[in-house]
Amino acid sequence: MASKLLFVPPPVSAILPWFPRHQQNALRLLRDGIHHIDLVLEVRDARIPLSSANAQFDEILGRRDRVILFNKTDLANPNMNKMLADGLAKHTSDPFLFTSTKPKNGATNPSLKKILTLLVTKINANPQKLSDMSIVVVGLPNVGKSSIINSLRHLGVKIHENPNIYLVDTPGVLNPQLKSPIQGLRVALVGSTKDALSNELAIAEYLLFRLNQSPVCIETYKKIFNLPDRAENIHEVLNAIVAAKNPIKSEYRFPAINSQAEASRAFINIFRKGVFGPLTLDDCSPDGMDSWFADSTSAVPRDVSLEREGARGKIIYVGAEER
Ligand SMILES: Nc1nc2c(ncn2[C@@H]2O[C@H](COP(=O)(O)OP(=O)(O)OP(=O)(O)O)[C@@H](O)[C@H]2O)c(=O)[nH]1
Ligand SMILES: [Mg+2]
Repeated sequence: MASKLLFVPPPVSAILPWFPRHQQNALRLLRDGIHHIDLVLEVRDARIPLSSANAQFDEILGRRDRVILFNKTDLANPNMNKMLADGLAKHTSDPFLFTSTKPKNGATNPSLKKILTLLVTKINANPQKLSDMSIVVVGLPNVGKSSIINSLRHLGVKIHENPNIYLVDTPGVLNPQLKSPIQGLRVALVGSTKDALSNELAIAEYLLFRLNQSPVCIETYKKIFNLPDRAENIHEVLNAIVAAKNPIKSEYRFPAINSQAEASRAFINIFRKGVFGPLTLDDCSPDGMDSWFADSTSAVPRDVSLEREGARGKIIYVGAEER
């Protein structure tokens, strides 16, 4: 009988690097320009639709009209998207859309049309009948803000005439207040932090834990890494990547892999390309959504005093839960 899994994460400070100056500059720009903004497009990563929220935006943007875009839906689990939509309808009043700048079937991108239609509807519904609308696009790093803007912009910053719609890009801002180390691991796994400064081994270990919960994912990685069985330990995967003399390299175009550190990064990058299949990391089940929103005021400030070096998560095979 398959053993069950428990993942014990390292402390938050061991997972995420922290850039106070960069963060403060980005937030100051947003604060200074807020009076010129009519609408906020908040982009989140559909694989971490809850963990990629950032309370700092709520604080700065106040009651500004907001639309949430769950981007990279091509990489997320469609069943989780459905549960997420139900949960959001229950817990929030913000309008939201599921988007992807890389739709599977190429040519036309239905997401962009949906965004534009929603924006025009919103501007037309405004009682002040604005002829111009300025929209700021905010979100965590790497969620796809610039890609969405670039896809929408045909000519410069003005994406629509009559009404005129202007889009303003912003640098990604990390959330300093995480509910748990697991949230930090999820944010890092989708690439919102600088990998070289993150604890890649802990992130890889968490990825393996998540893949091991899905029989389909297990079969996929066994095939890719030429493993006879489910890996019970991250080093089995990393050793397989290093020992494979890079069949992975040619297939997925990675540089030569000679160390476990490089193998951790390759493993994480394979996940980011969606090779293991669509995977949503946040729990969007009705219970998961209820507990996320019940807990939304209890985010813990990150403890920057803890040592980062050497700390890592570990998988214990006893019960199917994360803590
Ligand atoms: N699979 C997939 N990849 C996407 C999607 N949108 C963007 N990307 C990729 O995600 C990466 C980051 O995209 P950006 O548009 O630069 O993200 P950003 O939010 O502007 O990043 P920062 O400005 O650094 O905060 C790029 O490699 C994009 O090609 C999407 O819908 N699906
Ligand atoms: Mg950008």
